[in-house]
Amino acid sequence: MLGKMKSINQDILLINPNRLRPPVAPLALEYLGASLGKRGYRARLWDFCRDPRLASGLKENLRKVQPDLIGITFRNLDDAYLFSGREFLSGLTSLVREIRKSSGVPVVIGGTGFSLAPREILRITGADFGIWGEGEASLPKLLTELQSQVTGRKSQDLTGNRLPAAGHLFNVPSLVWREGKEIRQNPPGYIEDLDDLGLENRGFIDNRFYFLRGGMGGFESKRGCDRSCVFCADPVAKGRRLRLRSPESVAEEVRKLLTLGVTHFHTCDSEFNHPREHAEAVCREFIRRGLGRKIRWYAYCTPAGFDREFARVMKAAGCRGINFGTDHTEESMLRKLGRDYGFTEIERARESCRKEGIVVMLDLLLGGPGETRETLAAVIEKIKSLDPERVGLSLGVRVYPGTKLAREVQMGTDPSLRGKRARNPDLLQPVFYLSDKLGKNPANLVRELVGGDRRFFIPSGDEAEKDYNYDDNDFISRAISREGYRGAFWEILRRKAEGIKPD
Ligand code: B12
Repeated sequence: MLGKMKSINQDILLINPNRLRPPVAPLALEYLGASLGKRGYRARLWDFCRDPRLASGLKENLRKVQPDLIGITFRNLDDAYLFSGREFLSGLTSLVREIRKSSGVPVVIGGTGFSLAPREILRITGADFGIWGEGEASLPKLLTELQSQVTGRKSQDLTGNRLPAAGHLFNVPSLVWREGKEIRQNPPGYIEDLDDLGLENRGFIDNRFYFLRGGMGGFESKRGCDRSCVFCADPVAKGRRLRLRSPESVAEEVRKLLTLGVTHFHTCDSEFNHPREHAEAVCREFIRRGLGRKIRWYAYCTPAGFDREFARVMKAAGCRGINFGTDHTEESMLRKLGRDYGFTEIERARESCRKEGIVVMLDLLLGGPGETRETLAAVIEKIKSLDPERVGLSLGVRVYPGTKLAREVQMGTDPSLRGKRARNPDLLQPVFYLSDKLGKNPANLVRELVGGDRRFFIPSGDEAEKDYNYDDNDFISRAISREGYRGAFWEILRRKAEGIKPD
């Protein structure tokens, strides 16, 4: 493959193929674009969501641009939703195939969807390279290595650094590549100093477009997740090592977005309040800079350790709503799911937010291993008793490759598995765990237990105004682009249902 390559100079094309509505800003490409720019590469963005014509005229457009390397971000492997079962890998494979027809340059894939099963996705798509996990350091390193292979000699790269000797793909952390029939993968490389990346320099992507059509901007305050939830894809795709950004850098990023006209945000951490001290420091920095009065933001949080004092700081920092990844209320189920809190903590988190005026959605993950009619009845009753503003119900747990759940299920024989069980050894096509102890129609059972309570988003997709799947959700998209609603999608659904105007 390298024989066919022209020199890797500096023209890097980054593609965002994610066109789901409401649109979510490709934060990955924002950060990658900045990092390539900082190292002297010319990065060009093709955002198919922002400009669909780039996709429809791909062949022609590629001929005009002639990049030296193409990077594709692959965010969602599927929509994690039992009732739609929509997957996106076939779309990615077609895209790589289309690119191949008109360009011979190396294709690199990265992103959370990719990082769930890098070797398998590289094999299926036929791309040349992949990068597991974060790409800001590895992508430039790959470019450097490729350039040294093409020139076959030590030379100066664009930033003036010495290039290493040719053939050293092993030097690129987290790289996945093919060598003959083999797929090789380097050990992961974690970026220890996130502040060194200049993440606060926003502007490579069209943040304003995403704000007007998608209702919010996103920011990260840290990377990695060290929790032990048996089903979760985050540690698989992002790594277990927590790395924190300085509160100053996070606040500076938000300030920069504010100058671009973005006023509503969503955190892009797995759980914002873990570790708590860091989250608190970020909030205090927002307060110190007066951002709390100018912005509104929403976060994913864990109920673990969430108390009134913390809610007060978050509120003062501009937080308006929290989606608690509650999952369940029953001790036996929480333990099986790998959660480390109990109902008392969920109750305290909920009450703390009520007292401080933060709206909450409690997200539940039902139908997992050990779920029975009794545990189902108990969780729905207890959640109702907490009187949350909204409840997000997921019925059926997506079994993602690399998770503890994936290691424990018996693909061939487990009666609780739904979805594509045959010829799907790597679980790349959607497979869900839905406890067989819930009878023939678990969805009806849930519906009966919820009993028409309008605070619950029920997983069926039947009612647009309660559809809590954000995969091509026209109801929410229209509320944002035509009526001016902003913020977390669940909060937009709530406001619409309660007749509350956009804020
Ligand atoms: C915040 C969030 C949301 C928010 C977004 C708010 C916002 N304004 O951004 C909301 C609630 C809207 C949301 C919705 C959905 N989400 Co979401 N979300 C997240 C979360 C927590 C953060 C995503 C993020 O922006 N991360 C920060 C960026 C910078 O990281 P990154 O994309 O991974 O990019 C880095 C690397 O991957 C790499 N990289 C990425 N691309 C490339 C490309 C190249 C060439 C290279 C070299 C490297 C590279 O470098 C980047 C920089 O370091 C993740 C979980 C997580 N902890 O990541 C889930 C996650 C991405 N979501 C997921 C899903 C499924 C969805 C939905 C489909 C759910 C649904 N059915 O409604 C929708 C899809 C929406 C859409 N339009 O795409 C899954 C995707 C994986 C999967 N299961 O298939 C995740 C991983 C959660 C999970 N554990 O399952 N989400």
